[in-house]
Amino acid sequence: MLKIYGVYRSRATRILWLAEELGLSFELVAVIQAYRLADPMADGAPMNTRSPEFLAVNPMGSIPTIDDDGLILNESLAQTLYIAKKQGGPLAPADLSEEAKMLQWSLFAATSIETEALKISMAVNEGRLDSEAGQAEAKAVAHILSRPFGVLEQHFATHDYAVGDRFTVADINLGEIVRYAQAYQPLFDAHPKTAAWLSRIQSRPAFKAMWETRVKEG
Ligand SMILES: N[C@@H](CCC(=O)N[C@@H](CS)C(=O)NCC(=O)O)C(=O)O
Repeated sequence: MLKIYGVYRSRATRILWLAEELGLSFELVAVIQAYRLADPMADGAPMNTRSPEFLAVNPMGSIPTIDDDGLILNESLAQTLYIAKKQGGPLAPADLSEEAKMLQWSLFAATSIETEALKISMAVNEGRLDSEAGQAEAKAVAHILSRPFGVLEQHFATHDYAVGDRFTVADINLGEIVRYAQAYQPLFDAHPKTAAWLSRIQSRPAFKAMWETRVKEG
């Protein structure tokens, strides 16, 4: 059975959402981010991203990792693309050109959006987005993101989804990265088609089910 190492409050949401969409069974092996523990190396500390046991599986010490019958993958976007293709069906690429576009959107999100968008997510987690400094930081991030968001806006002006005019794994990969910036509303007010796409994909029952479990996890 597919093993997913991680917790819901992490990039594992990409795989967990996909698994919900596909109705896949999996075993979730709880591995928490070391930075969330006071002493990750203490006796009795839960398995975390610095635990030798986990480093033996993923030497980078990051979550999520998957183990699919012995195939270990340590990069979340490679994991979703692999699982979607393995399972087939509408979420997977129908041909080589769709696969190339799915790869392109995923890499675009990871390289042109994720680092900046995460700054907004961190500001929320640290409770400072609404402060004057937090708003100034978010405004600067939004300025940098206006270029890739401009690309998204142009695409979603004429398409409901990232690839093939249907919901696919590319929407999960892109959507879960764009979500990191979601708390800064002015960015989405300036890009209404992108906002509409995000809300379209987040209204899917599988996203809601994944999110409900994530909220319960705390
Ligand atoms: N590029 C990797 C990044 C993984 C990553 O940075 N994961 C975070 C959690 S979302 C993590 O494990 N942080 C804890 C740590 O680095 O110790 C991926 O997409 O899988």
